[in-house]
Amino acid sequence: MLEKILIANRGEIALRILRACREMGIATVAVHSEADRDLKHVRLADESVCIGPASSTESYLNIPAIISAAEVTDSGAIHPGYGFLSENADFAERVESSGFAFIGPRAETIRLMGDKVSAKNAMIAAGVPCVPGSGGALGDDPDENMRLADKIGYPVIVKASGGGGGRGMRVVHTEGSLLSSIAVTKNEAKQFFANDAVYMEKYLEHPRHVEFQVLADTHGNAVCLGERDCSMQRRHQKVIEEAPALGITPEMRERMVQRLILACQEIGYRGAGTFEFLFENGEFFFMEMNTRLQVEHPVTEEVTGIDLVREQIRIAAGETLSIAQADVHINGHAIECRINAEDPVKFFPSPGTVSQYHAPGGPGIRVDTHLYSGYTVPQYYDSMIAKLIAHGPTREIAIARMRGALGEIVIDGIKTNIPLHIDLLSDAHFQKGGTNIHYLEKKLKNHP
Ligand code: MV4
Repeated sequence: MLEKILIANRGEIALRILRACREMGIATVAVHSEADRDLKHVRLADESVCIGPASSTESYLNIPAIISAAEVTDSGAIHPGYGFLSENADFAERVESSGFAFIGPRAETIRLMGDKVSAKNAMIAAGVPCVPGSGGALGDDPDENMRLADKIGYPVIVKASGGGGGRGMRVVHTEGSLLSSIAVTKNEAKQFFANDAVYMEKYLEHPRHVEFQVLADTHGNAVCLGERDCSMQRRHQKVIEEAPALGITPEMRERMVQRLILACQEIGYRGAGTFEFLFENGEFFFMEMNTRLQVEHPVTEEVTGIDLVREQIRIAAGETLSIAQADVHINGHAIECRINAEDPVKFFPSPGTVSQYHAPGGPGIRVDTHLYSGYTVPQYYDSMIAKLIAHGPTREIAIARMRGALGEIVIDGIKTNIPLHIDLLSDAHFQKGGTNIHYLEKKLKNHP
């Protein structure tokens, strides 16, 4: 087993990783910026190293500084968490060529999935259902592109191959605007992703976002831990996630599970990963694969009882998965509310000092957070400060527990989006379930 892990992240996820290490008897190294000296996990870690100034580019994205910190502390492995360098293939490569284990997929896999055209081609080859589309990057021939869009049928969506997560895409409703939309998306893609390849798909108008969690070890074993519904989002930022997704029958799930296990084996996947799908009219369409641990992983942990971070660490140590697919059972329902330090109406970030923090509790309540009374939320990073997770035997009970916890939690001194969550948990459409990716933005537009 690994003896010492460097945690190349901050906030709640750094603390989550530290706790998994503690449980496994693995020593921890925290790396932090100058603005993050007071982070809870920095205090708890066996060792800590300041890797640079507040700005992420000079600290949490500073590859040489992180590699040096791993060297001076004699770490055996690096856990990248989510965001920052977690899906940077060059970083994964540098980590491994410097002699450390990267707690994530092989650099080659990160690169394959980072390019959305190659990711989609790999999924088509593995028999995973995809949105009908151009079947590769678009060429320069305008007539050919017009014919392609006609064949797919309007509306279509033009996406940058180097994009993802909602960056670099454009919906095209009529043939009159196709060529200019391709040109503009190509230009943006060249600017933002240094890659002007774009592709085209049928635009699905009212889908849900449903994603499947997988784990794969280095011995050819893979398991799929079912799905999460992440449709409740605003501007590509997820607000509430839940597992399982409503309306997915055990038969539909089992088909996807079997396909995705084969896909993992086909691409030689390693570690934790997520296959993102659009779900419309009872059908799944692959969008992207995330080659990291995700923010919303706790809802899967709650319904399966499987510790995803522990499994990631075991896999990186070369061990076999501790579970087989036959051991995976979905138990009850779990919901996660992402709590952000932001204005609940205008959504502007709201950093500052937390004068009082009181955690909620009770049956089925989990809080993943680095908050404590007196902690100052810095202005430099993502505004997510806590994840409130409720688990229960049914969705109704999970909702009731979440409403109780939202009423109980106290975060004073800064603005948070807790009022938005309280409002959403009492929303009749949310309570019914199965709302699509546009629901929250429409609701906010109608009742600001
Ligand atoms: C789509 C789509 C509809 N049709 N592709 C947004 C994030 C990126 N992963 C892909 N996205 C979308 N791709 C087709 N063919 C709608 C979206 C989309 C979306 C997807 C998931 C969650 C929120 C979203 C918000 C707007 C658009």
